Amino acid sequence: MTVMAYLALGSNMGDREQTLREAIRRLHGRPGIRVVRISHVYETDPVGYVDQAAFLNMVVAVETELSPDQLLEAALSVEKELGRVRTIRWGPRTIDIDLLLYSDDTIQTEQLMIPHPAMTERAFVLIPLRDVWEGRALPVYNQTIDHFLMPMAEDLKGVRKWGTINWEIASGPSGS
Ligand code: PH2
Ligand code: MG
Ligand code: MG
Repeated sequence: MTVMAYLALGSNMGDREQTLREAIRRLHGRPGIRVVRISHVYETDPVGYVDQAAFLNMVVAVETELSPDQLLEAALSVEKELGRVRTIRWGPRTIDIDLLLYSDDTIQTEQLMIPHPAMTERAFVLIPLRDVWEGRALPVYNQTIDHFLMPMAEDLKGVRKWGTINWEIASGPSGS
């Protein structure tokens, strides 16, 4: 059985674009994960811990046979492969890969909360998510993405379209 899941990617250290590209390639290369759509790339002002460099953020839609725990494990191991070192909470990182949504599921465990608890408050997540989402209501919340973005007028300025990764090239000739 396969389900759709949505992952948020963020980078604000090193070659940010190259890191995003490599993260997508590695996720796609894992057994049981197929990247099916990717958002535009946005440059975003840091939120939370503000004394750090601007991020590149994006969202990828995947089809997966993995369980939520296995998908999390895959995301964490790609973070590790790309040199993620955890120091300051919310601080600078080569790559952060967060699970936003997994099918229509609600999951609340020590390791994993789905939907991602902060996703509806973060323009840097919602704006790229909207690129790969078909406008229907979000599961669990039963509200559209625009419903959450509307009151965020100020925050939207901190999210600027930056570019588009060519997924054909990023995924390589074999494509699977
Ligand atoms: N991630 C954080 C904290 N702050 N700010 C931006 N703009 N983008 C992020 O991905 C981000 C952040 C914690 O994961
Ligand atoms: Mg995060
Ligand atoms: Mg994270």
